Amino acid sequence: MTTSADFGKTHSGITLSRYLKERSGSAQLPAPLLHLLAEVAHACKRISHAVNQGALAGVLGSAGSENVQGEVQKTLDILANDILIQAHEWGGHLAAMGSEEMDNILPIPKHYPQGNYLLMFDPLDGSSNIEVNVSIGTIFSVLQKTTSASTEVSVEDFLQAGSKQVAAGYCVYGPQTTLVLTLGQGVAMFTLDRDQGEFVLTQDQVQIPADTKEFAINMSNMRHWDAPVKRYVDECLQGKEGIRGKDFNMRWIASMVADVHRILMRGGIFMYPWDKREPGKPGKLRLMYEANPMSWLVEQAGGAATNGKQRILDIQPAHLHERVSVILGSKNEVERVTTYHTKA
Ligand code: AHM
Ligand code: MG
Repeated sequence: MTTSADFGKTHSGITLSRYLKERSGSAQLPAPLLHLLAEVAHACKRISHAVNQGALAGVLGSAGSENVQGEVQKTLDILANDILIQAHEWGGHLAAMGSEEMDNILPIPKHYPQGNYLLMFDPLDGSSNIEVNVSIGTIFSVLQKTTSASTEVSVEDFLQAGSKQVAAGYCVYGPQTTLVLTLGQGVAMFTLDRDQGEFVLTQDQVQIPADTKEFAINMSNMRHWDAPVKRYVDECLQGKEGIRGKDFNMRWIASMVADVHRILMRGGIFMYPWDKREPGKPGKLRLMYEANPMSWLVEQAGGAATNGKQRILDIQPAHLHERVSVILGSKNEVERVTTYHTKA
């Protein structure tokens, strides 16, 4: 019989700092980007601590305000946003930041050193899960300002397709706090070791299986979906008796970070498609700080991500808070749903 005494550490012992240092100076990781990512990781540790404290620190509940998208802000949304701003404002690596919780971009104040990266984040994704102690997370995306250093930074600098990202990732605050990162050469996962106060590499070159038997979608919206999504889910629900010839399982955490994390760990498909509730909006999720970083991670792990019609990373954004329909995960399933849209 196996007892707990037989369990031991199986990870590499490589900290995020060492991982970044080993890649420092390469084309993928110039020194300023390394420092920026170290600051993101530091901010995530602080957010993780606040999330962990919950009611003990009085950080649960609504803040009584709304963000630019008309969504109620939670105390932790605002706290996480402030932590990220404080961590980056004076580091000297950024030209500006953009956030789900801020109407406009935040240029680095003139009295702080300026850099040429642009950081976007959803400080606390899955806000509806905060009070109920379900996994939530921080999503981030890094772009480069392409105009000269002397040109004042503007929102136009941010409006670049996701394929232009130079780093992206998320930190999930769940049973473990895990930071997941891509620099465009695969996906690495780092688990927060609270004894050391360090993120430690626990999985490298993550791969999503091309096929899956698990789908994630908010089924309560079924009557509002478009025909291709309805067809895909109907076929999954028919299981062994239907044209798919296999039974499917369903999961919906309502935290994109947690749903995408599951997909990176064991495959699956995640969909938050356009629906008829608000026909004028392309979807619920935000392109620049939710869909783009997640799509890049998923592609880097061998999966695929589309809006039903085109690759998400190819979409040219027109607005900072632009929304998009999202279908991502195991490659063959994403291709199937996309085909239902394009060849219907
Ligand atoms: P948020 O950024 O306000 O938390 O909203 C995004 C979240 C995603 O994490 C999740 O996939 C989705 O909203 C859940 O939406 P719904 O409650 O409609 O199922
Ligand atoms: Mg969000």
